[in-house]
Amino acid sequence: MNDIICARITAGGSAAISVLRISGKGTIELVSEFFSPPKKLLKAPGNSIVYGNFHDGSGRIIDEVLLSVFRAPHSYTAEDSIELSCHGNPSIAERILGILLSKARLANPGEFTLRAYLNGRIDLSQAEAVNDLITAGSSKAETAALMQIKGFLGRHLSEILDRIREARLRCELAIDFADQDLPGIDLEDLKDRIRGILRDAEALYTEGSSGIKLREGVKICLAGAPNAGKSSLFNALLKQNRAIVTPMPGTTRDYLEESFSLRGYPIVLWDTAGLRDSDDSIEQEGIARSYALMREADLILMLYEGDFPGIGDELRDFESKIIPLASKADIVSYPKLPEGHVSISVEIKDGLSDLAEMIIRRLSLPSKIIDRPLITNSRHLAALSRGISSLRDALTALDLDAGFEIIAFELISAASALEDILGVLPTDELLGKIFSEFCVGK
Ligand SMILES: Nc1nc2c(ncn2[C@@H]2O[C@H](COP(=O)(O)OP(=O)(O)OP(=O)(O)O)[C@@H](O)[C@H]2O)c(=O)[nH]1
Ligand SMILES: [Mg+2]
Repeated sequence: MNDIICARITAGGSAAISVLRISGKGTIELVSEFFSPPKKLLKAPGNSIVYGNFHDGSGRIIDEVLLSVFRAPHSYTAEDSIELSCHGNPSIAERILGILLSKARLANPGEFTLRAYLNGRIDLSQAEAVNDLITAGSSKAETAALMQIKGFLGRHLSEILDRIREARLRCELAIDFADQDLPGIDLEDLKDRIRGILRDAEALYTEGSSGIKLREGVKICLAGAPNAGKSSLFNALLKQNRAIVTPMPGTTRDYLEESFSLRGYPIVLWDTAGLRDSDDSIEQEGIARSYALMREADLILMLYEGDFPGIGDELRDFESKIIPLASKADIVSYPKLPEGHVSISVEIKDGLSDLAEMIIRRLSLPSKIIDRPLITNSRHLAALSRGISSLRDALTALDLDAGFEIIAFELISAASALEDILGVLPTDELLGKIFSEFCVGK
């Protein structure tokens, strides 16, 4: 924590500019050894920009640079830090970094954000959201991560945590009172409190499941008989001519995977081999993969042309996630579709927005996420689930009159699960795991 770290914070390759970040106590003095005019930098106030030349220490100029100067605690890391912008030729950034590394150390992945956390500027859920934002696959995922960085989730969890701690305090008081023969505490009130906490925690959990989908992408599999129009729909949804389409049944064999954004939601879409009995061993392998993907998918779009063949025994397990699609509606007439079916025509671009509506409805994706804290991280969701089961155990213990020691114990476990999310007392191992997922420079 006491040394000066630096790293490139923009992507490699050529660009208009490259940016390096240097952070830690003594950063401004260190950079001034390689900057002219040095006095201008040494006197620069926080949140200011200084223009000058970066040199190699012996006066040989490497590049013209702009330094954004931040003074503790008003910086990303809450330490003195500088963001150095140089020309975007990768070899210039490398030479500058090389010179800085004679006096500083290369930052580990996520180390700038780790320092922001260790210096108390952000909580752990905010730190993890920084990484989510960098890797977000769609606009809704970005919004959710941004909200977390702003601390929405952290504040909501802290509030739940305070309520758990208060309930625990009541239990501990009850234990003391019993020792001193004082009147006991209001049991109904305690029960109501724990029930209320449990309700809020469960709501956060339920929404969290769709939050995870926001981050990882909803998996949708196109399936159905050969020639039903799967690859045509695949191309239409991606708005690009990705899959081979021919009038010959059995065109697609190996599956295709692409990602796209559907009304702001990240979707992973699979086009698969048509399902039929086949003697061709290559096609058989393709069909086996179609089944494997259907199993993994969150939703299956089952295309059929003409009469609905029904859902056979081999698809029974997947029934709840199937949306039947009547295809080629421009040449096939569908007088009355069964409930829950959608008709589409890729040829005349009809029914595609009904399909989008249906997908969003079937996945119960939140239509708005701006005003609610949302869990989007599976580590957080797992911790919340541990907290919920401790809260349930506390309620059961209360119902069974198990004694305040037991209830207090369950409440302590519930609190510690939420503390894991906020990083109140995280272990080194947990911190190492979280920050190692970051890229160097963040
Ligand atoms: N008129 C019309 N033809 C379509 C439509 N969608 C697909 N087709 C045609 O149907 C044929 C089969 O389309 P594909 O998209 O290759 O069908 P598939 O389900 O991927 O077929 P396999 O890969 O063999 O399983 C092609 O000739 C397409 O042009 C549609 O909406 N309207
Ligand atoms: Mg195909």
